[in-house]
Amino acid sequence: MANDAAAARSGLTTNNLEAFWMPFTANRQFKQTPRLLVGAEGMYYRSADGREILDGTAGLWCVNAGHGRKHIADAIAAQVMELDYAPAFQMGHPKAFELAARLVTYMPTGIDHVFFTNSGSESVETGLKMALAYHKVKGDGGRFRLIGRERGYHGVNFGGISVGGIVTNRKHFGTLLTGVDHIRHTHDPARNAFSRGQPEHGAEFADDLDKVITLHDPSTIAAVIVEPVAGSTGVLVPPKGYLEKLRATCDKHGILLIFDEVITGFGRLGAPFAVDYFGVTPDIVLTAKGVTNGVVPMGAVFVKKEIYETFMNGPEHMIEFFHGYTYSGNPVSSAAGLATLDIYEEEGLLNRGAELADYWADALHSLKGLPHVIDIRNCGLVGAIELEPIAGQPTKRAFTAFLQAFEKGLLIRTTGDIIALSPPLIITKGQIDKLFDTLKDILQSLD
Ligand code: PXG
Repeated sequence: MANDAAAARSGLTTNNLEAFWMPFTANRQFKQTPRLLVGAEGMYYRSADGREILDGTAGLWCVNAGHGRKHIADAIAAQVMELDYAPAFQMGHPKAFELAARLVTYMPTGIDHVFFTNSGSESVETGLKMALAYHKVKGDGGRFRLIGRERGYHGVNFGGISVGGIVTNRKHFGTLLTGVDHIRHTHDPARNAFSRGQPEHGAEFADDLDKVITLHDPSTIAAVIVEPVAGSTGVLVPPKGYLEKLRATCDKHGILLIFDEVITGFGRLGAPFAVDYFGVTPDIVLTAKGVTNGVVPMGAVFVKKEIYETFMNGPEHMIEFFHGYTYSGNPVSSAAGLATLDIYEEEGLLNRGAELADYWADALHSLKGLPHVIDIRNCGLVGAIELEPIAGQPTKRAFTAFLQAFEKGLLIRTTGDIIALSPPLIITKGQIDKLFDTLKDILQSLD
């Protein structure tokens, strides 16, 4: 498409777009053919040229209650006028406490404290630092190693990319954090392609953990961090028995287990959290995104009582954990979080995925057999379609599908040659049909 035509369509000239260095974006491609969203309501975005775009990705896995929720907007507006900002250190305001108290009711018994952050990446750094400091405070400071997993995504800060397992996110950034090791990812298409829900094969991937900790000696390991379902690298659903094995190994050796639920939290899998869905309880749960329906930035790190209590020693006037952010639990995000929970509760959204999961899985797996489709995976209201890469041009086939979908009024995400889907939890069956009919058309015509 000619640059001028694209510019006219967006109502902007290319020059206007230059100053913003866009995150995780092909900047030059985007600025030549911009895809601008200017409005959103319910399940739909509105593009700059006035088209309705069905949101197949809940924004970036965060707008779980759908767009334009008045209750959240009203709560934010009222909060700004009542108390816009309050210092986060050595001071408090009621809504942060109210939100924390409400949030912990969603967690299994024993996980009963929350530390607020402003993003998933900050939740990750916070969780990792808590784990290291916990052992130190306990007098077990020899536990300094952190174990992550290949294809893990834990945000973009230094701790997160160190325990993360995405080469492109790591390779340009120096030595990263030391004392980190990784276990293998669980993606095993040779045995598990086209699995519905949890794959049958691969619990033994968890044995990697025993190997790695034996290599370093268990007494040096502070924590293991995994996404219960790896999202960003293409929806890798844990094989049956896998998470249970990780938990057992951590228990055996006094190692903390951290679940990064930035994507899986707040109803994505059809249960409030992956903790509920898989019935495995970690020691620390990292969240963000859905906590405020993506409307304003916020993250929440949940920890077991024992961890919090361990820090609560020493002189009472002393700060117990030297960590926090200017905006930790800020009034506006807290108000947004409370209003978001109201909606989740009133509309039963945190369990709604379970009602739709079979319908979703049927529609998704009906794409099997279309050209280039080499795997399909699902869990709750998440799905992935893996395409065979074009020889010598990895990512191109899926990116073409993404561009065509946008033209046809559907927003999808692609990672490598994988299409990832995670719609708002308010999606109707009719909209699920529409989503997959559009995708089917595209996949049928892809080179
Ligand atoms: N942990 C996990 C598991 C994530 O998925 C983060 C941490 C970092 O969150 P912040 O708020 O710092 O971005 C994430 C973020 C995608 C995609 O489509 C995924 C994320 C962000 C943007 C795009 O794969 N996940």
